[in-house]
Amino acid sequence: MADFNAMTEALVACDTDKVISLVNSALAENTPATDILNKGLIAGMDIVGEKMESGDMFIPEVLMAAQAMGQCVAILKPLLGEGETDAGGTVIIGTVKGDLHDIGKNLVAMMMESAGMTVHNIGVDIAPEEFVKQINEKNAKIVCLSALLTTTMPMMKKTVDAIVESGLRDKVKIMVGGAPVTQAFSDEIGADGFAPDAGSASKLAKSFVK
Ligand code: B1M
Repeated sequence: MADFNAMTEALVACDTDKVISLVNSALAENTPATDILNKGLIAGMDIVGEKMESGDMFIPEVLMAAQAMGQCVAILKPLLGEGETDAGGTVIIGTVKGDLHDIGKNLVAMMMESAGMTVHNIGVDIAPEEFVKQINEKNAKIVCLSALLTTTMPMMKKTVDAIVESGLRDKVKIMVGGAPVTQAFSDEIGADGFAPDAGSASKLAKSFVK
C-alpha cells in the first residue's frame, strides 16, 4: 500500500530522490495519481508552508521542496488528465504581478490541457497589461489568474480592471484561484468564477466554453 506519510515526510525533508522513489513505487502499485498528489505531495507542501511561517524552514529549503514537488508533478502529469479531448477554448494562465508561486498554477494548466483545452501558461509575475496583450494575441476565451499571497490579491483586481479598460471584458471569462482567494473575493473584483483547486478549475473552464 502506498505510504503517503513517508512521501509527505520526504518532501518536507527535501529528499528529492526518496520522494520520487516513493511516488514511483505508489504508481507501480496502481495508486491513483490524484491520491499521490493530494494525500502525499500537497499535504507535504502544506507542512512546508507551516514550517516556513514558524521559521523552522527557510527560503532555500522551501525552494528545494518546491523543486522536488515539481519533479513529482512531472511524473504524474500524464496520469492526471481526464482523458477528454477537444474541450475547445483557448486559455491564458499566469500568476499575477509581484507573485512568484507557480506550482498550483502549473497544475491548473496541466489539468486544463489534459481536458483538451489549448493553454498558454505565461508564467509568474505577470503585469495586467501583459495579460491584456496575451488575451488579444491568443484570442483567448478564458483567462486564469493565480495568486498565493494576500499582498498580491489586489493585483487580481488591477488585472480585471485592465481587461475592462482594454475593451476585452465581454470577450473573455476571467477565473481566479490560489490559496488565499475565495468566491467572495472573486465576486468582489468582478471575476466570472473562482476555483479552489486544479480539478474544479478545469471543470469550470469547460463549462464556460460549452
Ligand atoms: Co511562499 N508563501 N512565499 N514560497 N509558499 C506561501 C503562499 C505562504 C502561505 C507560506 C506561509 O507563510 N505559510 C505565505 C503567504 C502568506 C500570505 O500571503 N497569507 C508565503 C510567503 C509569505 C512567501 C514569501 C513572501 C516569503 C518571503 O520571501 N519572506 C515569498 C514571496 C515571493 C513572491 O512570490 N514574491 C515566498 C516565496 C516562496 C518560494 C519561492 C520559496 C516558493 C515558491 C516556489 C514556486 O512556486 N516555484 C514558496 C512556496 C513553495 C510556498 C508554499 C510553501 C507552497 C505553495 C505551493 O506550491 N503549494 C506556500 C504555503 C502553502 O500554500 N501551504 C507558501 C502547493 C500547490 C499545489 O497549491 O499553490 O495553493 P496552491 O495551488 C492550488 C490551489 O490554490 C489552486 O489549484 C492548485 C492545485 O490544486 N490554484 C488555482 C492555484 N492557482 C490557481 C489559479 C486558478 C484556479 C485555481 O485560476 C483559475
